[in-house]
Amino acid sequence: MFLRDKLDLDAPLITAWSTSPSPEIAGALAACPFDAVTVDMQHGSHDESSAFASMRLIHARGKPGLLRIPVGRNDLASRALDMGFEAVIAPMINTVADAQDFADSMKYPPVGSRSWGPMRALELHSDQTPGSYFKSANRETLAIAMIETREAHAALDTILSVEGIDGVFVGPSDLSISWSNGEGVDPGRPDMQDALADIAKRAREAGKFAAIFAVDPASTPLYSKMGYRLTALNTDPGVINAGAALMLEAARG
Ligand code: 3PY
Ligand code: MG
Repeated sequence: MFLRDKLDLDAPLITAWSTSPSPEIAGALAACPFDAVTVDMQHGSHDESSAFASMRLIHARGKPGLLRIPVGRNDLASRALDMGFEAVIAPMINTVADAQDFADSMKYPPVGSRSWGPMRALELHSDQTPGSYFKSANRETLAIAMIETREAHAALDTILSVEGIDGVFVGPSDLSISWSNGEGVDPGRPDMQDALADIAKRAREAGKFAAIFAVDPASTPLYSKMGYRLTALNTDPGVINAGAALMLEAARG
């Protein structure tokens, strides 16, 4: 089942967040009961070769892979789809023009101008005839725009109205910096919570989905209640630390 279809099911989804440039660690995350694995090329240490090798091991575990590109790297967005990622997350989409450029690189005509060449994606597709992939790719691969500034929040409805944008992804840390006019970073800022709920509501009303990054695992159920369909749960070092703390507590009694 495609990530798009899983997002429509009752239970909200949780993705792991891979930052270490190690396909083995990304594969290990995919072997955990996460619903998906996101490979981060914006702030994570992945380069193209570690990201694309990670996708192979994520797929081998039967999980969908998402890739976060660095700011403005729409060339990498369509390349990620060619390599078999089901979704691309684009950071700092602040204007409708940013959203249109991103969507344009992600969708085949007539919606956008993605260039043909789904090398690895075609191998992974159930029907490997090029015509079949061409017909279904625009539906089965997801363009996800990050909303992480006041400017993006103000432009939300126009960003959501872009045909090739499938969903939005809130970056609460960057949003908190913008929300506080640069006073500090606090993804849990109490005065931002209504805006977070509003983003999820407006995405749903536009027929699209909302996702969000959860630094604190305890915020995941709150985000789900707000209507977020996908939450990213911390990062690979965070998962290792939390697992080590539990194991050491058991070991030391
Ligand atoms: C943010 O919170 O700003 C993010 O980009 C999460 O990764
Ligand atoms: Mg951010």
